[in-house]
Amino acid sequence: MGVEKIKAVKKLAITINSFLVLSLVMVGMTGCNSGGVAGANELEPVEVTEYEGEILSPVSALQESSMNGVQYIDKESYRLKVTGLVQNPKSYTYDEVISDFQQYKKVVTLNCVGGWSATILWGGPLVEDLIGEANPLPDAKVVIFYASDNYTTSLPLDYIIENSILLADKMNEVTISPEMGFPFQLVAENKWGYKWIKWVTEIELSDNVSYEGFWEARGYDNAGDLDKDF
Ligand SMILES: Nc1nc2c(c(=O)[nH]1)N[C@H]1C(S)=C(S)[C@@H](COP(=O)(O)O)O[C@H]1N2
Ligand SMILES: [Mo]
Repeated sequence: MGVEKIKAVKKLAITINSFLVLSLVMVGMTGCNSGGVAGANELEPVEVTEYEGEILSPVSALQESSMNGVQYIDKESYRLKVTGLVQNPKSYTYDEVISDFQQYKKVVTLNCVGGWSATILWGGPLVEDLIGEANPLPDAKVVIFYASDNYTTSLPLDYIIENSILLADKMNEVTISPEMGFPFQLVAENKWGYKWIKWVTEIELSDNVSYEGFWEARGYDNAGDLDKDF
């Protein structure tokens, strides 16, 4: 399989979905948020199907096949930790990750080694920014990601920075569901799906360049580059 043609569209995020704003304004203007169908003023999030001329896959195109089943993470008690070779270890709440960091968007295709793929509009902060607050030490070369199902994977720190890698909280403009990795899935563009860790709980800075994650320890290539056949 050749390189998937990935057009990464990196944009400053529109922090509030414009559809939502418009709808709220309309509800406010007409005063129709009472007396209608019960719950009608609770707006259902709507998946976008196209972004800047690119046709997106529906989120349902992603085939959930995780090693230990779906993880249901409690938003309130959840913490995202930044640990290892850093000056100031960090522990962010879900809301801090969403509100205290610039959100970015890009269209990237996830390719599973099993043969399916899905092109999704991902939204979230840069991993680089999350790590930056912790001040990585000069020896940090590798970023090891841990998830609540004991899945792990790793990527070079240079790759994370050079490719503006996102930790997505949204897919097609909708908050990621538990099945798809709530609260966060790594958007490891140009890498095979096994690098796209879901349900991320910890980001560790390390000097262990030969660290092997869950699938990597079971024979999958540690670089995981899409342009190399699996
Ligand atoms: N925590 C966790 N993340 C994971 C996995 C897993 O088993 N556990 N599977 C990986 C694999 S092999 C693929 S192809 C993608 C698939 O993402 P999806 O389940 O959202 O389709 O998730 C990756 N991230
Ligand atoms: Mo996969």
